Order: sequence, then C-alpha cells, then structure tokens
Amino acid sequence: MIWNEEFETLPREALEALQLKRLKNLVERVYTAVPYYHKKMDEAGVKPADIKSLADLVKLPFTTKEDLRLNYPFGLFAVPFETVVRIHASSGTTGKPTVVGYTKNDIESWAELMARTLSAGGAHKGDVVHNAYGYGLFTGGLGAHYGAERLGAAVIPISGGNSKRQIMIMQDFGSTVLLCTPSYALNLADVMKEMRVDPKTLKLRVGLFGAEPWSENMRQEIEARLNIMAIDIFGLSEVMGPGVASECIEEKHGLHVFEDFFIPEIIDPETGLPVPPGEQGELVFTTLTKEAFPVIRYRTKDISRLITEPCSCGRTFYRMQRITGRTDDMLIIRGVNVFPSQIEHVLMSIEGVEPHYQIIVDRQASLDVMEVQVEVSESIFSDEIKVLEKLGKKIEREIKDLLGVSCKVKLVEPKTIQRSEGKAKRVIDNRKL
Ligand code: DLL
Repeated sequence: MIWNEEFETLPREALEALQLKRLKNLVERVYTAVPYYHKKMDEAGVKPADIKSLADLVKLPFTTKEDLRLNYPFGLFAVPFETVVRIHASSGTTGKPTVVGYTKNDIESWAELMARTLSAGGAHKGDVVHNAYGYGLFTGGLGAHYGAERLGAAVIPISGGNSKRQIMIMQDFGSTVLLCTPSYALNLADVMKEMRVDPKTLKLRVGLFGAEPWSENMRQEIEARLNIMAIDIFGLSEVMGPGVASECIEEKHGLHVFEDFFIPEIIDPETGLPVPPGEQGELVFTTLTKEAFPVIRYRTKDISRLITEPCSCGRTFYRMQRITGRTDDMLIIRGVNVFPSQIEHVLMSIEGVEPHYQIIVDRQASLDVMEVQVEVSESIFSDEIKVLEKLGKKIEREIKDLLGVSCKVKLVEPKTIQRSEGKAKRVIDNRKL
C-alpha cells in the first residue's frame, strides 16, 4: 500500500518543482549556517542565487566522508545545538566515527520515510514488527522503530543477537514482519532448523532487509527458508539512516528513492561527472529537508544505476538498482561497516606488529567471520607461545573495542604475507552472496 499517496505519486513535473524549491532553501540554509560549506561554495565559485534549476545542482561541490572527518564531531551541523534531539554515528575510515544529528522535525521526517518503507514492503497497522536491527548508535534500530510506530504497528524492539530468544519471541508474540540484515535472516533460519521450529508455523509474512549487500540468490534463499516475502531496503547514516529508498512488494525490482526528500545522482567515480541516463556509477545524494545534518551531493561510494521507467505500483519516484558494489574497500561484517584502514590503525598502534596484514572474510553457517592475519617481528615470533597468544588476544580486543565487531587474529612469521607489486591486496572476501 502507498503510505503517502499525495507525495509518492506526484507527477514528475510537480515533484521536480518541489525539489527545486527545497533545494534552493537548502543551499541558502547551509551557506548561511555552516562555515565549511560556505567556504567550499566560495572556492567553487557558486552562490545560492546560482541555483536556478535542478540542472544547476552539478555546480555544487561534493561532500565526502573526509569532509565529515575534518569537521568531527559536530562541525557540519546546520542548526543551533540546542535544537538537536538525537545523535547517531557510523564507522569512519579511521579511529573516529562519522557523526550525524537530527532535530525534532528530522525525526518526524524519518518516521514518515520509514512508514513509507514498511508500507511499500506490505506492512500495515496491526502488524507485529520484530525489529532485530541493532538499537544504539547504529541508525537501523531506532530509525525503523519510529517508522513502525508511525505505521500503527506494534513494535518489538528486540535488537540484534540471541537468536534462540528471538525465535521464542516470534512464536509467542506472533511476529508478522521481520526487520534485520539479510545475513542475520539466514542465521535465524539456521537456528530455527536447529531448534526444529518449522517457519510455516510462525506468523511471519514479510521481511525488510538491508544495511549490507545481498543478492537475488540470497533473496530466494531467505524467502524459501523463512517462508516469507523478502524486500530490499536501503539507506545510510549520512543521508538519514534506513528510509532513503525501498522496494515495493508489487515489483521487487529496484528501490524507489524518496525523491521529495532526497535527490539521487549517478556519477562516474573517476571524473565526478554525471553518467548517461540508466548507466551504472556512484550514487550521490542531496538531502532536501534535513535540518540538523543536511548534506549536499554526498558521495556514498555505493554503485548503482537509476531506473526511470514507471513502476506498476503507482509510485512516481525513480528506482535505484540494488547496490552492486562499492568504489572503496569498505566491508560490511555482520551489519557493521569496517574499513581496512581502521584495522590498520589498531595494528599500527601495537608494538612488535609489522605493517603487513591481510583480512580474510568468510561466511560460515550464515554468519560473517573475519580473520586478520598479521606479521609480527622476528623477536616476538621466536618468543614463547604464551607471549604470542597474549598479543593475539590484545589485538582482537582492540579491534572489537574500536569496530564493535569480533575477529580472529592470526599472527604469522615475518615475510609470510604475500607482497604485492602494486596496491597491496588487504582483503580477501570469500563470501558468496
Ligand atoms: O546501514 C542504514 C540502514 C539500516 C539501511 C537498516 C537499511 C536498513 P550505515 O551503517 O551508515 O547505514 O551504512 C550505510 O550500508 O552506504 C551501503 O554500503 C550499505 N547498505 C545499506 N543498505 C544496503 C542495501 C545503514 N539494501 C551503507 N544493499 C551504505 C546494499 C546497503 N548495501
């Protein structure tokens, strides 16, 4: 069902007029309120008054994760801090997280966007929404939570982990809608099997999965093993959190971008220029309504393409193809964004560790596992086993503390990790999605 007929089915012309009005307002706001954007726009030789049509968007400079890092933690907030009511964060490329803020109105918009998302996936008032996205600094849990309440559903804020208990709650509370990462959905299916729970005896009807890449094959597997319909939902903290784009249950082909809130662009990651319509490239978003943390032309590093053909569901919003990759080396391990540079950051702070390492990712029984192999100095390697074990545990602990995700550390002899002639191959990802 379409949650907001008025906006989700706007004729393109009216939609574009609304976008332009909001874009002008946005540019004016950030130019006035955020010194960093002011300076960047001055350097690019563009003033708010230069934005006369949507085509002028390309005159504005991009925003990147690096800009966020330089302004850590609150430097890009565009409102007085007293009006910020929520702060979330996701992984940065080094030791510091990427921080985002929301005003009361932003939280309202987010609830609306997630209500649309849930509704597009076939959820409705009266549903029992089993929200297994993580609650906390991650945007998944609370973002989906407010949307489900807005929808009029009963939310179970179960968060991630403790799968047996999750399944017991599903049985006892009659969960009808499942929200979690696609890999966790498969993990739940494994645990159900172990517990000899037949998914057909549950009331689950649909699942809205996102926060990490998955494939059509994974969709089919989840649908078959959990006996539900599986929907792809997309978002990122810097732009809002979940609720940026979502599939409709009618087509399950491409994710409608909520274009009255966000303008999507696809650019060539090398040149920064727009690609011809329909071609693949890097997704870029401009937020049209956000107050506390607006972004202009934020480079997601996610690869997709835009589908402009009308959709049978009646929504007029363009669709983005499911994410097919990234332009950088970010990994998503059990829903947590991990940059090899963060692991390097930990390794380099530890005595006796050499700057040669490799990260090996696998999926075992539907769970992501990460092993970090790292060379240690000659003297350490010839030490007692106990010393090595202690060092390995220390690295594991520090990685867990910084990234929030556990891994196994394997210390190896000097010169065992293959040296490369060009770019070092830091990551071996054996997961088959
Ligand atoms: O993952 C927000 C979210 C929560 C989306 C719950 C959907 C459901 P971040 O932690 O900032 O935010 O990570 C954003 O995750 O740039 C993509 O690389 C990846 N990602 C998110 N959704 C999908 C998806 C949340 N459906 C980063 N398919 C993004 C593929 C996805 N990748």
